[in-house]
Amino acid sequence: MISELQQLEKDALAELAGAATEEQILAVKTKYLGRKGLLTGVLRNIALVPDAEKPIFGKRCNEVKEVLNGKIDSALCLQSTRKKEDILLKEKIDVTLPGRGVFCGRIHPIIQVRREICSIFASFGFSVVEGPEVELDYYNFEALNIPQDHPARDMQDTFYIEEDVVLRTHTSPVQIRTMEKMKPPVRILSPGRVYRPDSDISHTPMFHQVEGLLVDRGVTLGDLKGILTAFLRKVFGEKTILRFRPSFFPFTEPSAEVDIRCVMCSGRGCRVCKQSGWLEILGSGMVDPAVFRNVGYDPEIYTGFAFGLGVERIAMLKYGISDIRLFFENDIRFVRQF
Ligand code: 2U9
Repeated sequence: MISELQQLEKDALAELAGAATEEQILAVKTKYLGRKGLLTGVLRNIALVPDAEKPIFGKRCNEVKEVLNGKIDSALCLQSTRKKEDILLKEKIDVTLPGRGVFCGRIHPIIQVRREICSIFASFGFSVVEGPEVELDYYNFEALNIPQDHPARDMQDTFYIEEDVVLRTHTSPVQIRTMEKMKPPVRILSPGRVYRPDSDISHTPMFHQVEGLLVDRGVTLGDLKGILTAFLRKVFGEKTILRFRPSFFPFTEPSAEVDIRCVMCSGRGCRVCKQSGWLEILGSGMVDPAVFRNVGYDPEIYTGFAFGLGVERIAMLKYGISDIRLFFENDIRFVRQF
């Protein structure tokens, strides 16, 4: 029996020496020390050993068990250290490699220009007001003195949602809604997305507008000229030359369009200004008394001026961009330049 035990120990140690993986080591452990293992089997047969040899046999059994347990544990330990070392070797990092660039997000150029416009008017005391992009016909047209038969009402100029619901074609409805809610003085700016079914090199079906409205007692055309001149000189430079040209809008009377001396050719005439030397920048006028009556303001007491501009147009002139569609193509090489 003792010699059988000795042989068993020898075999187990030899097998352990040949076990390379964790699974193989654990297989040796199960084979010899498991519940149905060989050493366990030998121990179970202790009854067959003569009584006198039983203590020595028992002691040897325990010794073998301890030796095997110890060797198996250290084999497992060694194996796991080797495994970790292998991983570390494979995952070696070359710290001398140049770093990968991190791409930073940017504010879209249109939003940058919109913010610039808003902050200039904020410095003049205007507050920013926003409103719905899906708008009632009443706020988009009727209240602004745009009658039923006005050409701007034609289907090709407006996206209709329902018979009396449209995608707003300008941000003016926001100002009607504001005047309905508050008494003068009013000094507000309404930036936002607007929609018109146009698409070419200078029109997209959605574009951004900023409109402004100032209402109080005694507001004059001189105030309009002063504020808009100060604004345009802040955007295009203090030396900017501008002119106020008579125009017509249903919601303002009198009305004026404001042009600046061409930023490309300084007035000599070029492709951008169509040889005229001037660039159309914004529309403006004194609020029509009919609009005041629609919101319950007395036009005998209050006067005011309003203006509107397209943010894309300002951005195109500021940065010398000839195609409006570049703003909406999301080509990172374009957007990253601003
Ligand atoms: C109220 C009363 C009057 C806003 C105005 C313009 C002139 C104008 C265009 C500029 C370029 C639109 O984006 S664009 O195509 N706008 O010419 N807008 S006066 O007048 C108002 C607004 C609200 C209650």
